[in-house]
Amino acid sequence: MPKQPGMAPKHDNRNAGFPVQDGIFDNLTLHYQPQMTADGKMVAAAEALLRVLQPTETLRNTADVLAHVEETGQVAVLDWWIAERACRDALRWPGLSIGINLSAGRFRDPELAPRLIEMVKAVGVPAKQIELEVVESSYIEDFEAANRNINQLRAAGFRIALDDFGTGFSSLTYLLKMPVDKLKIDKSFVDGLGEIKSTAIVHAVVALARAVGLKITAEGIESEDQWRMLKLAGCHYMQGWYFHKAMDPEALTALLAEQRIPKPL
Ligand SMILES: [Ca+2]
Repeated sequence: MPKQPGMAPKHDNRNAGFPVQDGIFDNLTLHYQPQMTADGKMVAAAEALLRVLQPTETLRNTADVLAHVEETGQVAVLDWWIAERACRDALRWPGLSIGINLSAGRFRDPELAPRLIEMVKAVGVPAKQIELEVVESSYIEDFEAANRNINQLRAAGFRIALDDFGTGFSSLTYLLKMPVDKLKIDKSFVDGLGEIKSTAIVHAVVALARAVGLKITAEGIESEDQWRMLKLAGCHYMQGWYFHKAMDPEALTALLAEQRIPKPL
């Protein structure tokens, strides 16, 4: 993208070496959804979620963006755009873990680990602040390639979360083979809480994950009842509308500042 003199770099849409191929990227941003501590009181991490700045008729939402990059062969460009934007945003919140979603195919790309390691160095963000959310299909389609990337990334300090757990094959034995740090229990499980079978499954999954030393985030929490059940099951972190929707970076900064101010008794 040609540099435009005189324009304030408020939203820096450069990406790491890939040419941005069309104007769609100028209309994208990232919002952040907090993951709360189990007691619901503190922001422990935040997940970067893609948003359209100015929705248009053909580009209404994230689903339209994903369809567009798929059609125009820009999936990798979007992945790298998201990764770099989130790493730059992470500089605003030292010590706060930032979750980044990449497409399943990216984890099979041999360039992933070396480029990400290079990117965090260039941006100046500690790798340990970045948590990559990997979906199960990345593993299923090429276990060796995904494992190579993930092992390299973990050795460099990145953390890895297995995303949407419960939507794919989700064999519990798979969990033991995957070198991940965290499990994110999908909303579909959370929605089923209250039914005896779903509740039993959540308890079993959480117990197994804890036994092998994983952290667990429950996603898509929309009610106090769900939160209480997930806390009882032993989930470490809570994410969902019941606590906070995704918010722009300024709002997250304000939320973090607020929780640092001691509350009067
Ligand atoms: Ca995710």
